[in-house]
Amino acid sequence: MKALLLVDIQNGFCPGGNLPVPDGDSIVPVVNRLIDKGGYDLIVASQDWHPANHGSFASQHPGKAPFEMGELSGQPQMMWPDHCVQGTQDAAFHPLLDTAKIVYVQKKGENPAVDSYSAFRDNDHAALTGLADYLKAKGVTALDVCGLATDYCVKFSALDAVDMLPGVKVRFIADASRGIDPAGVEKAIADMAAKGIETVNSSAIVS
Ligand code: VGL
Ligand code: ZN
Repeated sequence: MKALLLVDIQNGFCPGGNLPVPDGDSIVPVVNRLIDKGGYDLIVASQDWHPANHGSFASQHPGKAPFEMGELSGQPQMMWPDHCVQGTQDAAFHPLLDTAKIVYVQKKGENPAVDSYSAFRDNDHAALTGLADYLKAKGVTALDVCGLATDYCVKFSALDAVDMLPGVKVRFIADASRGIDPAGVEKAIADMAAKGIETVNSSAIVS
């Protein structure tokens, strides 16, 4: 059972959004081709879905500016611009993303006291989202991961997939993903490789 996980392909992470990833929207045609011709048995997606007062937002920390480090519930936390607020256009999937075959959407980041980069659990690992149980129940044996942003939500989702789905072969699809910071992308690929996650391009999946 081969599954594809589409991480946070939302307006907020595309040019014109509140936390734009450079070139983020350019993955959409690549992702649509994977959805259509990648031979997947199951396609799932995650959606960053924050309350307006989420503690990862710099706006909630007087004196802090976006992209500075701060603290959230006693842990170091990147201060983000307000993004992907529940029910807003910023939180909606990119309008050209082919959502018809997405059978399960995992919302995340709803607890204002903790951030959730991974689609599987909060950053403090206290609360699970339910995605791992869903994929296990479906009998998934291979999981390809792509989306936005490579150095945050894609990376942590892929790493958690290895930890939380024992025996599942996890791959990262590079050309169907974009990152916020080039150095962060390099590190993400190295961190994923260290966990046995192979990096591939979509040309190896769709011909
Ligand atoms: C993300 C930062 C904050 C992501 C989400 O989807 O990579 N990054 N929230
Ligand atoms: Zn977020």
